[in-house]
Amino acid sequence: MAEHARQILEGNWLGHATRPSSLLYPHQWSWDSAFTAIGYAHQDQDRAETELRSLFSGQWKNGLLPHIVFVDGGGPYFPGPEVWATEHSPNAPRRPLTSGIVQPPVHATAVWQVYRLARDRPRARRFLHDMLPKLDAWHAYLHRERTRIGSALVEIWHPWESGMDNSPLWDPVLARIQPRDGTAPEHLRTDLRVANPAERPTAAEYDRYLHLVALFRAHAYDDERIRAATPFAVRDVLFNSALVQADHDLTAIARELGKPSTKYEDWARATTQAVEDELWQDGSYADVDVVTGEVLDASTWSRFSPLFAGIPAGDRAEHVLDQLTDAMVEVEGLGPAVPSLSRKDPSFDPALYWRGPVWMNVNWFIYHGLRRYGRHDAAASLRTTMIELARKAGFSEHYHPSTGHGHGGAEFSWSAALVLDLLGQPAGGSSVVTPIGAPET
Ligand code: 2M8
Repeated sequence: MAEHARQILEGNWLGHATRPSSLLYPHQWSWDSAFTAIGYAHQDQDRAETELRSLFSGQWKNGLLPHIVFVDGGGPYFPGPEVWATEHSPNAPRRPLTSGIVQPPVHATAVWQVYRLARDRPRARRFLHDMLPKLDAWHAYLHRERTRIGSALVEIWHPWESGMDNSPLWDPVLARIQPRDGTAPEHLRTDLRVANPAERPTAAEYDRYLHLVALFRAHAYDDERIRAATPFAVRDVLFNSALVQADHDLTAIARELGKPSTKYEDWARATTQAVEDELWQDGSYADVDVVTGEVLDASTWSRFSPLFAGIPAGDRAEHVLDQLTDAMVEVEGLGPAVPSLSRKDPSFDPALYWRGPVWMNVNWFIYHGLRRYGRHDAAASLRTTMIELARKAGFSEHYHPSTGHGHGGAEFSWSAALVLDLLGQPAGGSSVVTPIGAPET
């Protein structure tokens, strides 16, 4: 399995970075690269470090880490650099070209994992030393530009920033947007040519995605202006949970290097408290629409993501773990898994992208969350299902939650990389390594 996973990553290697999938996503994506590095960390320190270093070569002067770093000759993708037109921003690099939005901040977690598993210790220390200021600037950007007075929670301004593009969480927010400026004519959409259109977001969604890009471009990617103008502003459970964990990992990185860590500890504490106070709604974690104050309560897997960051405690943690058990599905002949959306949700569709399929990264977050809360048997079952799913259906982008058939992009990098991470974790019930999420003590 490890050999096969490694071949998938090798096939997607571009010489300095790993594309998510050859035809569908032929450039470098932000959280994909972090997942890829987490997998490489078990096998190839050089690749893992190179992956993260090249991603950060696209970092902006204000700290923003873009969700796509375009690769010269990478292949057709819509929207490409000409649509993003990031030269409108004084902060964007001239080379490499990038998008102008972000993705969930799992990078400090990846850097820490690469460091912890590295064999060449002096080299790993140089890597950690080089990455600290970049991670510091990235987290500072999020805590500074993506918050508003009155809340420590960071905001996302585009569905693509969540990583869960067409999740039903965004339906009520997108419904308020009347696309005028930018739209996405079907003939420009490369995804419809290389993937099954029935498994991709709709034309109405893409028009709204592009409308938001046009708005950011028109505001020259100035965060203050966008904050005031964007009709899409959401305090998202997954994004904030990933950030809490990444702030814990940044704390560990700074301490390891003998550098001040208080700022990172304070960030982690403030965001944790805000998740508990503002995103716990009627017995469940839920996103909040900043513009209307409305609670976005579609029953997505991301309700459980605070477990990854060790956020809930006591009765609340027990309650979330019970909800998680209820949300599991049985993949035929393989075992339990967590679908991206509950089967009971009216928007559930087993093959439609972020509206029902099983994803490897979703189950990886849950696996590490379960380990963290001492649920070793449940974690071990999930691990087995994911490994067997990849054995049976290959390293697909996502999988049908009942049949286990692969859907979306084929030979998908993060599916391969996260299986490498799962293979590197203990199969049995007891934890012999620190869960990836746990702060080091
Ligand atoms: C998907 O998103 C991109 C836009 O960023 C797309 O549909 O073109 C999402 O699944 C996202 O989470 C992922 O990072 C990206 C590349 O795998 O594809």
